[in-house]
Amino acid sequence: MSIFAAVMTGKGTGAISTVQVFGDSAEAVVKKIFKPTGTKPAEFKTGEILLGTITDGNETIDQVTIGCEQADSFAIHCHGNPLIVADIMQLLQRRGAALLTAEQLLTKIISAQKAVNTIAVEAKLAQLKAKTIQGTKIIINQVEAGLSKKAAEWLRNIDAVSLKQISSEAERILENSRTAKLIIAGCTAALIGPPNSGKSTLLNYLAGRDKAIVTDIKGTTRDWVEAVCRIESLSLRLIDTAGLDEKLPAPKDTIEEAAQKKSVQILEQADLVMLVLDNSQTSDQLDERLVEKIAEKLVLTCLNKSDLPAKFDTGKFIRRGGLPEILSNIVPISAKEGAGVEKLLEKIRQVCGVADFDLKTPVVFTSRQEEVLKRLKNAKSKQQATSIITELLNGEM
Ligand SMILES: Nc1nc2c(ncn2[C@@H]2O[C@H](COP(=O)(O)OP(=O)(O)OP(=O)(O)O)[C@@H](O)[C@H]2O)c(=O)[nH]1
Ligand SMILES: [Mg+2]
Repeated sequence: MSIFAAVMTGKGTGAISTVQVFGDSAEAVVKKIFKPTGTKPAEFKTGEILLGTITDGNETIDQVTIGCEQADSFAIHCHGNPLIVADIMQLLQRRGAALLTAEQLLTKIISAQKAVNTIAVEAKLAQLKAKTIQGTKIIINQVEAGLSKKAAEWLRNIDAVSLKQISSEAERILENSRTAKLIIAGCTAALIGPPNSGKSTLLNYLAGRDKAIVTDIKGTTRDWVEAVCRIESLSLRLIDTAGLDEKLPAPKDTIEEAAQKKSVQILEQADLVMLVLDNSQTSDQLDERLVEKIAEKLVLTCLNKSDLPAKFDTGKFIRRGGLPEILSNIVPISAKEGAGVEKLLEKIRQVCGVADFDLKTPVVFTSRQEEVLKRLKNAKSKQQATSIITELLNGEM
C-alpha cells in the first residue's frame, strides 16, 4: 500500500493551493480526512469534484474541493494560505503519506500510466517551469508531434534514410532548440555600454517602474539591478551592469574591480547583449576591450538619446576598430521619452529568432534529450542510430 502527497502550486500566499494525493491507499486516506458537505458519505467518481472540509479529528482545517482525477489520484484545492497548506500536508504525513516535490509526484503519476514515452513524462515536468504560454505549447507539441513524431519517423524509415540525413536533421533540431529555449526558459539580456549612456533609464522604461537609480553622474550604477519584462512570447530578464565601461581591467581591490568582475560574469552568461550607446557623444565612447568581449555574442545596439543632436558617427566607429556586426542591428531610441522602444522590442524578438518561430517544430527541451541528440548526430552506423533513437523515446530520465 502506498500514498504520496505534494503541493502542486507555487510557494507563498495565493488564492488557491492544490495538494495532490496519489497511490493505492490515497482514496482510503482522503475519505478519512474529508467530510463532504451534506449528509452523504464521500463517494468519489473519476472526473467529479466534491465540496467539503478537511478535518483533523474534530478540528476543521479548511473548506476545500476535491477532484477525483483517477481512482488513485486526488487534487485537494484548499485556500492559498501557506499555513493551511502546511497543516494539510502534516495531516497527510501522519496518515502515512510520503511527502514529495511536485516534480517527484508527477513523475510517479505519469510513469504509472502505461504506454507513455519518456518525452511525455519530461514534457509534463518541463511544462511546470515554462516562462510563457508559447513555451508550454512548444513542450506539449513534442509529445504527439514534434520530437516524438520525428523519432518515430526515423525508426520507421531507418532502412531508407541515410545516416547523413539523420545527422543533419539532428543538427537542425539542436539549432531550433536554442531558439525554443529562449521562449521556454526566457532570455537574459545584459545592458552594457559607456557611462551615462542611459542603460538604467532603459531598464526602468522597459520594467515600467523606477528600479535602477538614474542620474547624470557617470558611474551611477554600481550594483547590478535586474527586471523582467514580457514581449509577447518572450520573457526578457534584463540586467543592468556597472563598471564595464571603466578602462578594463579596473585597479585591484577597488569597488570598480568588483563591479567589473560581476558584470563580466553577467555578460558571459547572457543570451543577448543590449549595447546602449549615446547618440549625443562621439564614436570613441566605447572601450575597444569591451568590443572584443562582446564580439562572440548576439548583440543588439540601442543608439540612445536620439532626441538630442547626433555626434555618433557609425562610419567613424567602424574605422576606429568597432566591429560592423555590432552595428548591424542598431535601433535609435530615446529611453527617456520612450521613442523607438516599440521598434526595439520587435527587434529583440527578431534577433532572438522568436518572432516567427513555429511552435510545432521538433526541438529538445531537456538536457537528457540534448545529450542524446548530440550522440545521434555523430552515430556511426544504422544500428547505433536505431538504439540512440530508441533511447530518445524510452530512455531513463
Ligand atoms: N536626453 C536624454 N537623456 C537621457 C536619455 N536616457 C537617459 N538620459 C539621461 O542620461 C543620464 C544618464 O542616464 P542613466 O540611465 O543613469 O545612464 P547609465 O548608462 O545607467 O549610467 P551609469 O550607471 O552611470 O553607467 C541621466 O541624466 C538620464 O536622464 C535619453 O534618451 N535622452
Ligand atoms: Mg546606470
